[in-house]
Amino acid sequence: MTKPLTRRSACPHDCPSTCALEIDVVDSGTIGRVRGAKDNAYTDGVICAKVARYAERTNHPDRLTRPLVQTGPKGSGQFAEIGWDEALDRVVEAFVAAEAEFGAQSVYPYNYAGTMGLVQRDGIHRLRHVKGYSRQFDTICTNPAWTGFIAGTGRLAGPDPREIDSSDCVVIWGTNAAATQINVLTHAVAARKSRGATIVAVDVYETETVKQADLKLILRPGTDAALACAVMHVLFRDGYADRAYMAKFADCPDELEAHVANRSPDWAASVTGLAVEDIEAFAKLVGTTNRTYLRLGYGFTRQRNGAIAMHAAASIATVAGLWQYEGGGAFHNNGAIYELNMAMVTGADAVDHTTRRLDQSRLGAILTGDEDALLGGPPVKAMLIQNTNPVSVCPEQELVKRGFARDDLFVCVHEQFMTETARMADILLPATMFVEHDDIYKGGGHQYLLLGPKLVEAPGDCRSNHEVHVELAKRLGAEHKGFGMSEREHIDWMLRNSGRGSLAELEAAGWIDCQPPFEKAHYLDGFAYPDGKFRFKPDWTKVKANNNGPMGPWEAIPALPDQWDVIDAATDAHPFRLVTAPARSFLNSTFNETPGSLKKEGHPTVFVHPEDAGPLGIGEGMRVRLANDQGAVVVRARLFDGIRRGVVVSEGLWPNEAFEDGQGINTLTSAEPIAPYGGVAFHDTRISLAPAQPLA
Ligand SMILES: Nc1nc2c(c(=O)[nH]1)N[C@H]1C(S)=C(S)[C@@H](COP(=O)(O)OP(=O)(O)OC[C@H]3O[C@@H](n4cnc5c(=O)[nH]c(N)nc54)[C@H](O)[C@@H]3O)O[C@H]1N2
Ligand SMILES: Nc1nc2c(c(=O)[nH]1)N[C@H]1C(S)=C(S)[C@@H](COP(=O)(O)OP(=O)(O)OC[C@H]3O[C@@H](n4cnc5c(=O)[nH]c(N)nc54)[C@H](O)[C@@H]3O)O[C@H]1N2
Ligand code: SF4
Ligand SMILES: [Mo]
Repeated sequence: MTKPLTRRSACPHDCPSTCALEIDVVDSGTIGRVRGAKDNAYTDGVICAKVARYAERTNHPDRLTRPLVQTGPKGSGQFAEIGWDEALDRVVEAFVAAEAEFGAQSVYPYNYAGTMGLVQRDGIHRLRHVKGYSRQFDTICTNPAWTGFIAGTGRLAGPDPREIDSSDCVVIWGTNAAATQINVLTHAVAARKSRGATIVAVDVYETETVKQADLKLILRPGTDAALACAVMHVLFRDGYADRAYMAKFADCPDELEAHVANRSPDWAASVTGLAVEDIEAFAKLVGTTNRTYLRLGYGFTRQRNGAIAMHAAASIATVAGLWQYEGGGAFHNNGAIYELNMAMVTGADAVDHTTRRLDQSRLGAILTGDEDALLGGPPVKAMLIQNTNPVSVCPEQELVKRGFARDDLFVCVHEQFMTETARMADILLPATMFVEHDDIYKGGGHQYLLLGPKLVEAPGDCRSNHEVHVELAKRLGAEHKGFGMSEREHIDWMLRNSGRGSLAELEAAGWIDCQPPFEKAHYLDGFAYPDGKFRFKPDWTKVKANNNGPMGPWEAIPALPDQWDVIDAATDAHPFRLVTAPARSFLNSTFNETPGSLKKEGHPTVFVHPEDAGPLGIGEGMRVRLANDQGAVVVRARLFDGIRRGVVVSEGLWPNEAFEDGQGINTLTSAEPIAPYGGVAFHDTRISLAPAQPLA
């Protein structure tokens, strides 16, 4: 057998690591092993297990390979094959009919980040804008986290993530990096090995990340701001606060000092459930370690007070002056560094800013005709869905299902698998996977732009997202230069118009390091506010984040970092707090179809503390019912003492059919927007817990 050719690529999935890959190409239609690129300084040869066995996914027997039309009632799963032309004609017919009767905004192209490739992910906006279809307000993932970080720094960027290698203390806060972005842990462990760095993990249960930490802080969900305030209290109290730095780089250090004077470790212990000694030890560690790198994740921002918690945690770096040191500072995401010109891909020149922007996370309310969710506009009558599986991943799953069951709603889903959303489609189109199309990717958790070229032919009749946009545009009479360009031409245009070279240069190099100079990344030339100062006291109505204007109870946001009691606190009727954390072997609902991942994960479970389980008569492996006012879900109990009493954790977005009654975990989560700019409090749900009665 000849040795397979090894080609460079990039992981397309919705993960901050955006790994640089090396892929063995076995033949024109088959990939073999997938490895992390050793010569990429962030990936450093390490990738997660689920992508290492990607051939399982590309060669999966259940892949969609032909266009399908639903022939039975919606959701019946009865489909018949049809040709591409007929399928596209039917989509166009439905879109034109909706537009004629209810206006263009009754068509709602709905997408997210199943691929993070900028051409395949964002090209749908060009079709949307040129046709005047409803716009989308992206809230489901990043909004609270980005808002909270930007509130302080003014900019979504921070110290080079590779500097973790030269840190003396790495704080992995509210992210289960071992599962969700392995490279953070790789670099932290490298720093521990080479220079004795201390690893701190802040989470709500003993995750694989927490297990590897030297200091394990397991607090009550939604109380991170209390911990942050107590740390700042100690920094001021014990002389660790860098007053000279703050005089130059912070808006109101004196006010903050007075404010946290009574946010003592004792107080924080009563809020968070942590031991006073642990809070003191953590604060002292930060106060005495200049090279402390706060690696702030998404998890702790999926609480109703999440944006405020993120801002409070980032504020620690300013009080201690950590930003000044190599291997020091706070980092969440590097989104702001790339400054890519996305205009050709997204059709930015065609945007009409008066067109409504529907909140992605409120899809259930939108599809069931809630006037507020529809922003006063027409009902949604037709949809094109790409790169997302809302029937599984959206909150208020019952409402979402009811919406998709509407007979007067036309849905076209473009997918790789028969997801629960695909099952609801009127027309279902087969999509290529990343090794079967060209695209460009940018790292959120690092600083590279990477190319992911087409390496093999797709099976059957699969087409890329871009090809679908082009074909629909042709039939709908949507005109834009971008529809006449290939994927490669788009990549080249984007790079050339962003001062980032050309496709040929990227192709030769594989990736481009976009890291800004040290001074800028560490904000030593000032934070991104006109006066150059970090905001301890931000104007939450003016944070430069993705927004539809302030929402949620934003007027009650505390002026300075503080514990904000707006979470879904436990009650007598619903005494447990549910966290719906990611599973290591799935990526959202992706990979919940691959044999390797399913084998590792088993079946849907919930972690329960043995002392909570005992009095309820719940034993290991028993069927239990989690319930709240929105509905109920049945899973198996796993007794686990690495969790606080009163908290339960269910990992993973399983196929809904893996649950009894088909009720997935998002049956329980709320779509109530997080202040100030929306987002979903996925880890902030009070529930009742009881043994499930046997099915009749
Ligand atoms: N294996 C795997 N990898 C993934 C994903 C996946 O589903 N599986 N999802 C991808 C996506 S889309 C994203 S956005 C990222 C997200 O990755 P992360 O930044 O890791 O965020 P989350 O996955 O929401 O949650 C991470 C952790 O937050 C903890 N947490 C929940 N509430 C709190 C709290 O109040 N305080 C604290 N301190 N911790 C809390 C949870 O217990 C969990 O361990 O990961 C990506 N990578
Ligand atoms: N309970 C709970 N719910 C959550 C979360 C949680 O922590 N807890 N996390 C939330 C977060 S952070 C996020 S980001 C969302 C993510 O939710 P989604 O964006 O829906 O992510 P996935 O479930 O991975 O689904 C992506 C889909 O895109 C498809 N896909 C991949 N590549 C392509 C392509 O090139 N073309 C087309 N047409 N399709 C493609 C995949 O097959 C897959 O079905 O889920 C959210 N939901
Ligand atoms: S760690 Fe994330 S970016 Fe890297 S291969 Fe796995 S899913 Fe892809
Ligand atoms: Mo996400």
